[in-house]
Amino acid sequence: MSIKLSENHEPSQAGGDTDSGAVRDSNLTEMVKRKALELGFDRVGIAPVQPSAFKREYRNWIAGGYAADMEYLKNNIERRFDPSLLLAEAKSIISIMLNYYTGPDEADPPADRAVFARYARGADYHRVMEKRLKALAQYLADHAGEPIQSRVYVDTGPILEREVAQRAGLGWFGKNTMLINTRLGSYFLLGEVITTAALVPDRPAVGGCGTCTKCLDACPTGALIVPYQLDSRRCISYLTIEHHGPIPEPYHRAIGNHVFGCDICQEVCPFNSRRASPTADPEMQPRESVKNRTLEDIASLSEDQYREEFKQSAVKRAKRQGLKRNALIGLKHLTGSSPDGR
Ligand code: B12
Ligand code: SF4
Ligand code: SF4
Repeated sequence: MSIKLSENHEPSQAGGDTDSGAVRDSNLTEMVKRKALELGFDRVGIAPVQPSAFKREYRNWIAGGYAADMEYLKNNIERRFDPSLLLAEAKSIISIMLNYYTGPDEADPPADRAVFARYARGADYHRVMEKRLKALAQYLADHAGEPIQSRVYVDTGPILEREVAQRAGLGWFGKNTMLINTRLGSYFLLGEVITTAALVPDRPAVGGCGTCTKCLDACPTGALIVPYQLDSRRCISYLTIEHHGPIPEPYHRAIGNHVFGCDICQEVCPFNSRRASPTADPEMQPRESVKNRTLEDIASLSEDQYREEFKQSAVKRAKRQGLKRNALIGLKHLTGSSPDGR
């Protein structure tokens, strides 16, 4: 089986190599990459353990209020900037990508259809990826030839996952802030194994949007305030998933029937419309609970139905009250009335 390397299709160094005294093991690197693909990941790359190159941008983003009420993004900033603070003696980060695209949406859905963001239509990716990443870390431990330590992360850890993945060659930063892979688009999730094993790093990915501004033009709330900067306070993804309490009225029309998350700035991106390729991964296929649901269905879910239908689903992040609030906003938009959809 040929190994799908990163965007650059070649490791930056071939064979055993040394840097800061560490012998970088090219055989182990190739074996681990092959294993990652066998475990069901779509791409894998190796990043060196380095501090962030975007500390100033990140601090400005927080200072501008763009993180809204996501307090966890404001804590542990030094750890977020430096992966070596997550694991002493860490020498490499295995960055992996999981494709969640399952094909185009219905062209002309009924007006009362509840829309769930693509990444949350299958099984909860945190569980799916963590299980596979742990298997990868175990494989590494079994084949390293010396005692090593590893930590696995998906989404929730204090790690700048897009930047690590860019360094590992998996994609580049789009104006919509998504990490984009020139061949696959941006419908993928990221995860990492930080390890003391000395693997051969890939070259950082290069690429860019050129003169395109489709995502900035399409965002219905103006959340992409300038290229590469998103104001979470205006983002439908933030408002429908992370925000607690009533959603400010000026965003209701734009939220419409988005009951969980938003993919608009990805749907319009030419790298997705031309290149996204549907995954056959059974765990990522849409579940019945998100297919062909009406806003009314979602607004009227009982606690028991909600628990049953969204068991082991990323949709649980919004909680039942959040989903219901979002569906009521959609219904208000549709029918012109709904007292609770504030
Ligand atoms: C907080 C968060 C959010 C927030 C804020 C999003 C944002 N753009 O910052 C909200 C709730 C809005 C959100 C929404 C979504 N999210 Co989110 N989110 C995160 C989380 C937990 C942290 C991101 C973060 O630190 N943001 C702060 C900004 C400053 O950092 P950044 O986006 O990583 O940007 C880096 C670069 O852009 C660079 N940079 C900064 N300024 C500049 C300027 C220039 C010119 C350049 C070139 C670079 C650059 O520095 C930054 C730090 O390294 C990550 C997981 C993680 N731990 O990283 C997932 C993550 C980014 N989310 C993800 C997903 C899938 C989504 C949604 C698609 C979900 C949905 N469908 O509703 C949307 C997409 C919205 C969008 N356009 O980004 C994926 C993205 C995968 C990918 N292909 O990029 C991640 C990586 C989770 C994962 N494990 O896969 N998310
Ligand atoms: S996810 Fe939706 S609301 Fe957020 S920036 Fe993208 S298009 Fe705008
Ligand atoms: S829509 Fe255009 S500007 Fe936006 S991320 Fe895609 S290529 Fe870049």
